[in-house]
Amino acid sequence: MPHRVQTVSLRALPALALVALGAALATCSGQPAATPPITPGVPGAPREVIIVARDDRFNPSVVDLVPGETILLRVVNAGLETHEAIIGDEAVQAAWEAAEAAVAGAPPGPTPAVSVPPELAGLRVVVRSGERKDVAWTVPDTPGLIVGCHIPGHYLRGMRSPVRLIVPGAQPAST
Ligand SMILES: [Cu+2]
Repeated sequence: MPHRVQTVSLRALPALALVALGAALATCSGQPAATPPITPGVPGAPREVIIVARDDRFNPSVVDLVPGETILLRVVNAGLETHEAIIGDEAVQAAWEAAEAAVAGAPPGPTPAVSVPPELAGLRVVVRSGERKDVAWTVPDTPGLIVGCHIPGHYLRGMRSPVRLIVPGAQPAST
């Protein structure tokens, strides 16, 4: 499915995003922080969700999303390698893991063109070191969503964060 992706240099990060980034990094160790009250995003006013990719993990370690809400997903690559955020269930993750493993070591560059069947594509955002990509996306009501990176080796090294589908104002609906 098409998504409009905007690439931003980290130098262009607005101060507000840097504050949010700092908050995200501050919670990177230990248990995920309790879910603060979330106002679900709508198409005209998407909720900002920041995912920071490093070598090799994501912050936050659990991503809280509301089914049906529209988010403005900002994927920041604060690592040295190219990373990606693929959001989908286990079947989606497995499809990308297999597709990218098949081209591991293809010269040059870490992100050769790979694809998977549309029904297994999920959402894929590839971000080079030092960049940020912004994507507006509507969260599906799909259990078992995961944010994963399938640049060869990264997923097995722990580059995955489960999505916790939550209901605004209630306890997490699933973990
Ligand atoms: Cu990665």
